[in-house]
Amino acid sequence: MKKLLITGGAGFIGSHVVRRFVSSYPDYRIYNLDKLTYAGNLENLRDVEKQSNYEFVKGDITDAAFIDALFAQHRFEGVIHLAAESHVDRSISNPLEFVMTNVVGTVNLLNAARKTWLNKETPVSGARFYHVSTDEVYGSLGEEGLFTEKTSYDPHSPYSASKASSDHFVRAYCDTYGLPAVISNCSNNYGSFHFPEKLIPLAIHNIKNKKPIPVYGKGENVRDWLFVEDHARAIDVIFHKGKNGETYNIGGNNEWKNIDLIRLLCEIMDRKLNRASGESAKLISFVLDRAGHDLRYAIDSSKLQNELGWKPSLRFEEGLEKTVEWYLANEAWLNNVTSGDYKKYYEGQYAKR
Ligand code: NAD
Ligand code: TDX
Repeated sequence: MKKLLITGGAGFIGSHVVRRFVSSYPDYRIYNLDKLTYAGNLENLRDVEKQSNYEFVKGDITDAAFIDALFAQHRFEGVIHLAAESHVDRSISNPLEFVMTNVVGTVNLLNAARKTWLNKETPVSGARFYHVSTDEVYGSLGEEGLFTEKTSYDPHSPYSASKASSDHFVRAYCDTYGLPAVISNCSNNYGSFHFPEKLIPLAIHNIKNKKPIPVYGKGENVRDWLFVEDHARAIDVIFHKGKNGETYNIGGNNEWKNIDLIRLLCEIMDRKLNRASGESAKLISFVLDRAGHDLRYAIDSSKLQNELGWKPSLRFEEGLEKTVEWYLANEAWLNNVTSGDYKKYYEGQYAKR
């Protein structure tokens, strides 16, 4: 069996990637390495946890000795690296945690892969290190244009600076040591198991509970939204068919101003909750803008579409409706992840804005 390490598999996107690989590739043994931070939740993987080709490993990618020992024990033939601190607002309050996990953690994994795969005595052939990154490394667009794989990096938040740095390290290991690696940069994801600190699940949670929906600034910032299962499928395609040393942009070709997205979500929620039309929109509350808030992200994914044959599968309206239905049907999950500290942090924070 081919041994594949997926990091951050208990998080939002990682859980979809784990699910896809465990069920599509019975000849792979999938090791899901996750620290289980506030964002990691084994409930996200209840449906795959008993599969015989799946194993969970609790651990921290910032612990180099632990990572080295894990690689020495299993001699993984592939890594799909998703573990990260992923929330921009948290990076503004605590940048160092982002440096540790996103930069140091990534370099620890690169070192372990290099030692295991490229040593002269017992090299591992055909291995690949897949680094999952974000479109935020490219910075902010004006009204026009799209990010391509050749767009210069211009990160603005501590989060995007840490992801940009980790991307540079992956390329440096490719160029300096010949480490077989590939990178993808994806736009904003949405779908099931999304932690309700991010815009869409936070808004669903607040609308459901008749709490204010915090819209930063005037709500004019634009994001390019992609259904998370389409991202997981792109990762599968790139992992198997992408070329080492290459970068692939992944995006939904689906730009929405935050305020328009929130209004659409309010309409869907009114219908699903049998509320009068316009009732949820009354919860929209414009709050202080995010510091350094990037105006617009939009991805050109034509390289991935033309070279590897991937394209997004769902219309946004359809994907958003499916997502709302999932959150309404999975109240226990939502209640579980929003218990304890969540209440103090989010409800306290927005009260102050
Ligand atoms: P998430 O925050 O939902 O999940 C991150 C996971 O990593 C969690 O399970 C957490 O426990 C784990 N983790 C954090 N620190 C760790 C550590 N030190 N050691 C081991 N595990 C640790 O994140 P996500 O939204 O699923 O994003 C996954 C990856 O995709 C990230 O690298 C992110 O930068 C990238 N990405 C996300 C989006 C998006 O829209 N969410 C878009 C593009 C790229
Ligand atoms: O309460 C909110 N109100 C609001 O107006 C929140 C949480 C966000 N926003 C705005 C900020 C952004 O313009 O909505 C937009 C989306 O915000 P987030 O959900 O925080 O996502 P974003 O900052 O765009 O980053 C996301 O996409 C790229 C992920 O969190 C990253 O991990 C990914 O790399």
